[in-house]
Amino acid sequence: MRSSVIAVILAIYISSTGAFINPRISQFHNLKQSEARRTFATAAAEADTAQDFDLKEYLIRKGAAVEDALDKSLVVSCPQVKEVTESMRYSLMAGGKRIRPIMAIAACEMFGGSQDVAMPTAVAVEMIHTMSLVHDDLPAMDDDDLRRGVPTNHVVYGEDIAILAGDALLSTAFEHCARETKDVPAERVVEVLRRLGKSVGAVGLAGGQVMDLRCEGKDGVTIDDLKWIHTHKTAALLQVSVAAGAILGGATPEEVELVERYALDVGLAFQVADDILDITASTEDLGKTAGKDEDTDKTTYPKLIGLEASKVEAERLVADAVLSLSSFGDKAKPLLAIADYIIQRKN
Ligand code: GRG
Repeated sequence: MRSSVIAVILAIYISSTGAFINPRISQFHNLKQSEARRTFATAAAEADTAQDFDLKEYLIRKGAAVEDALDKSLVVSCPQVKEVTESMRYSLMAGGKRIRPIMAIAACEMFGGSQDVAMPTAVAVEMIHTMSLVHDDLPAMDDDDLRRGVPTNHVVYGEDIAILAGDALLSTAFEHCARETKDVPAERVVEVLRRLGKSVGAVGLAGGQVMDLRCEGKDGVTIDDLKWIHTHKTAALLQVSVAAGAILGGATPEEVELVERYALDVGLAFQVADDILDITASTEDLGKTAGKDEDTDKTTYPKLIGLEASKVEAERLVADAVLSLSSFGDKAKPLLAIADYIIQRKN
């Protein structure tokens, strides 16, 4: 049953992209740019253009620049690395809202830095995020067949290559950030690299994922447990995205702390919104399997406090996030608009 579902997904994907059959090798990496842009363009279309900041235009413009930089960041340098590079590119270029890299650029520009200075870090956070999705989908973790609207990496390339492609994305993120960041003092780059490392480790993504796995199907998981998981599994990468952007842009330690506080609330709201969407949105809209949390007996905000109270909690978190940036005035508009969008999104 499961293999026939995978076969149907693959067939739909192949026919819609013009790729032809041999799922373990190269055809899948060859996503057209227009395909890859679809997800963040959809995100942009949903963005609220109310008030006096055009978030839709902002997400399209910054998203296109990020997409371009991601595309250039991974090349096949010799025949021996073709397979792993294609597997890395397959997931990296499969779309996605690109919200973390856009937040890194927005934070850098908020403190007077340029998009060019932030871009290598923006690429690095998207590589780390993509690695976490590839590993999260593995049979040993969430065991999922669909991600970003296409079959998951291990379904196409096999579990062995998917693990290694994730590892390579993670290490390339650091290499890319260190090699490509130009025109800022070296100490800032070292601080960015230190923070990136911390965000992925035991008190970051990896630790959050361990706690999440251990709480699955368990009775007595509390709101505090849930917050710990989301703080480390989801908010940590959003926090490092804006903190790194701010540091590169020349923010003071106090200013970095304020943007981190903003991102912690946004990260928690992001995850509450994700829990809500898992119940209310379709697999087609999500680009990943809907209803997975209930199927795997995961503790979520809606399960603990109900759907309506979860929506109120997401709004409260966004209101707190907005407060953290109140001293930055108009320069904070992109990050403020993104905070709002986080809980309005459809995928
Ligand atoms: C291997 C060191 C190491 C760590 C990985 C697997 C893992 C540990 C962590 C899982 C992290 C994870 C998948 C968190 C979920 C975060 C989340 C809400 C993802 C969805 O993000 P979106 O909506 O996705 O921004 P797109 O596709 O739009 O980029």
